[in-house]
Amino acid sequence: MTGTTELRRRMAKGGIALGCNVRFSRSAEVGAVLAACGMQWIMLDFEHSPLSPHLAGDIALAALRAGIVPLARPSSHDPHEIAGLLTTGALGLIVPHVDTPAQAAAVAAAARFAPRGVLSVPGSLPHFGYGLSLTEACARFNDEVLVFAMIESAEALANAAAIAAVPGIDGLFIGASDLLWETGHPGDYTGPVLRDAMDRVAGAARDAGKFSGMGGPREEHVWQEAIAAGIRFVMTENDLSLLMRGARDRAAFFARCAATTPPHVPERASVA
Ligand code: 3PY
Ligand code: MG
Repeated sequence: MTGTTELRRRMAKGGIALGCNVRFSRSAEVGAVLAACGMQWIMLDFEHSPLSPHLAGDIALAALRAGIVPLARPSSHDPHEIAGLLTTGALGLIVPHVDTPAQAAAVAAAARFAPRGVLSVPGSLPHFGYGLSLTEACARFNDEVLVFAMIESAEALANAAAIAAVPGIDGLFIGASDLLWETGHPGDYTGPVLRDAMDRVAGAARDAGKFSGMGGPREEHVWQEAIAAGIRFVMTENDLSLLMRGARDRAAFFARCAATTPPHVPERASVA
């Protein structure tokens, strides 16, 4: 069973923690597949995907057993939704639209059991196998759970330092698409607004001793700038866009093959 210790250590040493947004896959094998491709975490997306809680639980538990950390993005800050995701397999949250320190404090509390939070205690907690007592499992969960607050509005950006300082918030995560759309620069992933946000968010996280991450851009040079700014928690695309990228690449390759290969029609070929 994996936990988040390895992931935290990796980032603390300056390494990149690479992950993928799971919005399209419908198999519990997706974590094992992405782990084999060199990823360290997945995000089960309830904000932008019709994923069912049952399937998300299966994907999360299979991911833990395959050595890749399952995080979830809830559709809201509702502590009941968060409890459902965290007590059935997710080992952390990437929480959308956290604009204020008060919202950050509320989601941090929703993600941990008492005395560190208000997360409702289930009958058993499946994340660490079934050998621990419930008390031991809850204590370990409180240490392991990873909570990222998404910075994806002008208000959130202005509050980045205060949000990073909230106890129980482990990191800031730029939602580049929403941030750009919300601030009136739709799709401008290569422009100055995102560039400035990367510096501010990475700096705020660093000053608070927290991690910083981002999702949204595809351009490699934007990611190089993000890494240079200090961002280490990287959401490289989603499973659907990765599939489309690979499929388009293969289709283009075979189109080139067809264009450069003399036509060869089998003698008995018939189109009738
Ligand atoms: C965004 O870019 O708005 C996200 O939520 C993460 O990709
Ligand atoms: Mg977003």
